[in-house]
Amino acid sequence: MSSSPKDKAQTPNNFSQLKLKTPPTNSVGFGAIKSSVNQVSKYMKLSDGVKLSLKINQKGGFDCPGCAWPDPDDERSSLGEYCENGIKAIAEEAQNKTIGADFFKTHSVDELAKLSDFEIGKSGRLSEPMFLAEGATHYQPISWEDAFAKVGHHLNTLESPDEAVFYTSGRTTNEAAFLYQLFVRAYGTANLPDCSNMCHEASGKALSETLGIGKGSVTLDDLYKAEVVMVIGQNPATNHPRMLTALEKCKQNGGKIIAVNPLPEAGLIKFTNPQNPLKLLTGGTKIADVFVPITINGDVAFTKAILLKLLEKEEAEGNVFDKDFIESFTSGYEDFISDLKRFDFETCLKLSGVSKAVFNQVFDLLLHNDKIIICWAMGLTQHENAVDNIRELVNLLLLKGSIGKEGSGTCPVRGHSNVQGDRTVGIWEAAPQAFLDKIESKYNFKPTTKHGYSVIDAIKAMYEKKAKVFFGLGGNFISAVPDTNYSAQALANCNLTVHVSTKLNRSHLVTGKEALILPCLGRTEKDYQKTGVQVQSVENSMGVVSSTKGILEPCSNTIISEVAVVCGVANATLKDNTKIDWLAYKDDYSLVRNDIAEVVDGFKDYNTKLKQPSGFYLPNGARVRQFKTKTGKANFTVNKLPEWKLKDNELVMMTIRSHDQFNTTIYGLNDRYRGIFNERRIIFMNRTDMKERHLKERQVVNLKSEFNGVTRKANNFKVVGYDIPKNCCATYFPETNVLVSLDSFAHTAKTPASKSIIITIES
Ligand SMILES: Nc1nc2c(c(=O)[nH]1)N[C@H]1C(S)=C(S)[C@@H](COP(=O)(O)OP(=O)(O)OC[C@H]3O[C@@H](n4cnc5c(=O)[nH]c(N)nc54)[C@H](O)[C@@H]3O)O[C@H]1N2
Ligand SMILES: Nc1nc2c(c(=O)[nH]1)N[C@H]1C(S)=C(S)[C@@H](COP(=O)(O)OP(=O)(O)OC[C@H]3O[C@@H](n4cnc5c(=O)[nH]c(N)nc54)[C@H](O)[C@@H]3O)O[C@H]1N2
Ligand SMILES: [Mo]
Repeated sequence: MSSSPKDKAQTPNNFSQLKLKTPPTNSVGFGAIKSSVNQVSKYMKLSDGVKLSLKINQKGGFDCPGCAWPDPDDERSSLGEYCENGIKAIAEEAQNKTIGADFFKTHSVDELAKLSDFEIGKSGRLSEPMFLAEGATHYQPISWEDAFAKVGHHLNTLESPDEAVFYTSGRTTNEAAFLYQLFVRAYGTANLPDCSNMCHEASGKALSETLGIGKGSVTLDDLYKAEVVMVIGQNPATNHPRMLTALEKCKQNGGKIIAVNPLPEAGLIKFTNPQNPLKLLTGGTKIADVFVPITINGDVAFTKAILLKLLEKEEAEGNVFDKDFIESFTSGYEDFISDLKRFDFETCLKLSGVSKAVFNQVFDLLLHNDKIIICWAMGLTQHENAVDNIRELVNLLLLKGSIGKEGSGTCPVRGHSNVQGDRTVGIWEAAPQAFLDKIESKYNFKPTTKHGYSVIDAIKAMYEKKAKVFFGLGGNFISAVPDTNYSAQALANCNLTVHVSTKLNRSHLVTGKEALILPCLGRTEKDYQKTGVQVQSVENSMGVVSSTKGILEPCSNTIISEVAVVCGVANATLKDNTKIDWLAYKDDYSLVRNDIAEVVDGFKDYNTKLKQPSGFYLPNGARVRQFKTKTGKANFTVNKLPEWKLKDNELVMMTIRSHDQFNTTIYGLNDRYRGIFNERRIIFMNRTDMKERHLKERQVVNLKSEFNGVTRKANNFKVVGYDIPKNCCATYFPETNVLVSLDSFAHTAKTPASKSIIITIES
């Protein structure tokens, strides 16, 4: 009998050989260079590796598929603007090994599901389209034509287009993403959930409401010029390593850094630029001037404490707030202040878990400076009160006039390399009416105005059999989403699941009745089409659009580009019901860009502007103090203190990334910067919490979460005593996604609350 969807969705829970070392405070340096060279030489031809590292993020090269951190506009390092984890992302994509018909003939789906995520990833690059028939145990090869026809047939036999779900992960380029959402809307639905729903959705919500644009307001140059940069809920040494170079530059210019994090993450404390030989010898730069070991989800309370003290000072001395800015550019000041006065400083500080001494250092920096930038990532967005976290920080920036001014502003640091661009060009289940109107006038069809499913809604719809076809453009849905067991059943309930992917992942193994794997080119590879090798484009975290062009030969001649897949599916599904010439786009991507230029704001002369070596900036109202909000001003907001409370034996758990993973892709089993080697099934615990529960280092425990009366369990984790605030603990994602309820999400944004899961520990 074949394994259940639930069983196949889990990473096996056996242990490797855990080794522990004292966590270093310094990041990068020799260790990083050694680690990247090892990674490159292990899985790819060294000559390819060298060629690639010279071309990453260089003008005219390809955009690193690692993260969305921007490239400097002017001089770029001659070694390539690379980082250790960028090299790992590339080595993962540009593997020598490929898998196709023979591999899938030898390995059944059940057998593959028994592998760890690390082992699955090492299988190799997918090299030809594969099909899993109903009841079959093995995938078998299928032609591209038949694969497209199969998707088309399934989509065309649904009762309503709303019974299909079209997911996107954030590596998809602007060209592929635009065509994809156009196809989905032409087909008749807005069911376009994307990884952003699990990532920065809360940032988008909070920023649109307060500043009129769902993106950050700063440029790299602002970061260099800031007087104070607050890095809150973010681990740049692992997830955005090139950001540390920018922070270093800011410090050289006299800027101060405040790091707010439950963990003393290595790079936040100290950083050695691997591209600066002198620094390698002298031991690096201290990064954080103040480190704030906040309790998990203590951020609203901490920010309120700051706001209260600023208000007190302002009322006493009158020179703290930027009153001209508040007067001319903001709305809601009085309501905000009168609400703020209801709160008590001591209570807020206590809730945040921060000491008075540390608070005072932070306060001092914020009081005496007004070129302030706040950078954040998942530590703020993955909580029920995530939107409030961000809105409260915006209140702080508004009081100080730190918006739309050199060296100041908002900096939500994006995850996937083109997640921001995908949203800009229309991957949005709740796209604005103005965008839909432009689609209608350009293409002569009326896109549905009904909002589609976000990730959480899509899972529930599949579970309830209201959605029957799942199509994923990139990503690894089953491993990325919450409540693994429920979500596995949701996918299994589908008639067809389809994944457009570069590499094998668990989502190919937890399937609907039928399943397709459609293998595609990666960023590093040359995209040959009728009109020559195609250029594509992406948008980074700071709203700069630039070109990307692969430089390696494709790993197989039976894989095609994402654009070609989308055009093939659209053509086979819409057939004569479309006036759009889908196949023409595939031959010449500049035609797609001409369309984007007509439909999306800020892309005028797209093809011409893309030729500029460093790309071009999209318009950004907040950057120039034009706030496109309902009030036409920047809005102060009123935010509550989070209401959750732990019972005696409960802990609050955050699910975080190790240094050796890119989301669900596991590069290795080490988390070097936290002193963890050769194991992922661990739980970081405060040593007093361990003592109170009579737990010893390396003791094996089971984790249990309870939400709305449902109990969820994850077994076999080793306890590791760590420098983490009391009542807080941490595990790696995706191993503990099984504990996250689908009903625990950020209010209004629906980002799963995977950084504040309430658990108990069973020994
Ligand atoms: N190498 C690598 N790079 C990546 C990724 C990857 O997996 N690997 N993923 C990419 C993606 S999609 C994303 S979204 C980003 C993610 O980048 P990050 O957001 O940096 O990633 P996480 O590991 O989720 O780390 C969250 C950080 O927030 C802290 N934190 C957790 N809860 C709280 C809280 O309540 N308050 C505060 N103040 N801090 C908290 C954690 O201790 C941790 O340092 O990185 C992108 N870049
Ligand atoms: N508990 C918990 N859950 C989380 C998070 C968390 O912090 N905690 N973080 C959330 C966040 S921030 C995010 S962004 C999501 C990530 O969710 P996803 O984006 O769905 O997951 P990834 O692991 O990034 O997807 C990896 C897969 O993408 C495919 N791939 C890689 N490159 C390409 C490409 O160029 N084209 C195509 N078509 N496919 C490609 C490969 O097959 C690879 O296996 O996870 C979320 N889930
Ligand atoms: Mo993300």
